[in-house]
Amino acid sequence: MKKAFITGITGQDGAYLAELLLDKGYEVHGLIRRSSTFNTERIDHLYKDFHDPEARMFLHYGDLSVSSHLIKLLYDIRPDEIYHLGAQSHVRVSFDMPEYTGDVTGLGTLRMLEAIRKTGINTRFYQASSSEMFGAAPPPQDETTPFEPQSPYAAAKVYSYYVVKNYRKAYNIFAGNGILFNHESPRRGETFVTRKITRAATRIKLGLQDKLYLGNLEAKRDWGFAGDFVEAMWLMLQQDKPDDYIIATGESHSVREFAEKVFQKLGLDYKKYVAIDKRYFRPTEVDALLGDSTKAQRKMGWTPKVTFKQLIDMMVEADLELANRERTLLNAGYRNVKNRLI
Ligand code: NAP
Ligand code: G4F
Repeated sequence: MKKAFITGITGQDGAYLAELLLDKGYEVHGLIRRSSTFNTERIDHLYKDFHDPEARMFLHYGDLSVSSHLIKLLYDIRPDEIYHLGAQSHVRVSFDMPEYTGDVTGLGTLRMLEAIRKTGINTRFYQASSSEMFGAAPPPQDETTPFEPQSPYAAAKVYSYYVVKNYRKAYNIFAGNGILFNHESPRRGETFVTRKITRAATRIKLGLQDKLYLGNLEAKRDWGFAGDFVEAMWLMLQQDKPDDYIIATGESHSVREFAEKVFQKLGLDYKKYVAIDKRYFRPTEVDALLGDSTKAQRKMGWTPKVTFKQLIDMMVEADLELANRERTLLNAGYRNVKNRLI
């Protein structure tokens, strides 16, 4: 049985990837942070108590800011494949917490690679690189487009990208960068713009909220479905040679269009409910992302399956279900139920 180690297993991508690898028969080990509240909601449905002989997913406490955790875990587990997804992944927050973001999102990758080198284990390493690295570079972007990072987050990802390439060359480690464009799902964190919109629009529909405050509506993103994108991560580590790949849908839409379509699906006019709040603007913005994933298609046979419309339908339906549950509980006399539903 192959063993995989996932950092960021409690995040959106970590949950889809853990599902995929368990389906493929892997033993899955995940790094989790100790928290005073539960942070495993996205993977609870996959968890079996480790006393259960059928358990194949195991969680280990650790943090990307502490290298001794990572060295000890890799030495003990000796995974065949490592998917490094853990990061402070919010671009706007990286302007508020630049040093922390540099430490976890940038140096965290170096710590993982050093853990591989120091333990001497034979493994394959996937790095969660990002289209944010392209920043101000005009679209379309592919593997040859120069990086022009526009945030501390993007700068930290650029550092990680190059350190992965360096360890591949210097130490012959099987390590590759997946340069993923934005990917969304019903499991997306609620402060990223797509989920913020689907959550708010469905709550507005059921009379649970009046307004939705957003920042820059003109930014354009190449939005895909996270479930499709984690398949590309796995494919990258099944190739004969390590390499770097763009993973994208090849379609770009504005935040305004996303909001318009979501409200439309609910029979509402977004203009009546969306207001602009300058606090959500970024000191420097990434105006337009549009990926060209021809290389991934040609070399690995990867193509996205879920369309933009299907993604919106999926997210709206899931959030409508959550809003309905909230409404039902409120109607039954319960209060303060919102944060207990997910
Ligand atoms: P996410 O939902 O924000 O998940 C981030 C994960 O990292 C969570 O499991 C989080 O743990 C963990 N983490 C954060 N700080 C950590 C630390 N100090 N030590 C250990 N773990 C830590 O992100 P995602 O959307 O799944 O994205 C996965 C990766 O792909 C990230 O590296 C992101 O930057 C990158 N990426 C994402 C996209 C996208 O569109 N989603 C596109 C390109 C690249 P908690 O649950 O405890 O917070
Ligand atoms: O949803 P976002 O916060 O995603 P962003 O900044 O593109 O970053 C995401 O995708 C990256 C890949 O390109 C990942 F690397 C990264 O980890 C993360 O997953 O914002 C999308 C756009 C931005 O232009 C932002 O300015 O939406 C705009 N926006 C407008 N109003 C807003 C809002 N973004 C957020 N989060 N909240 C708003 O109210």
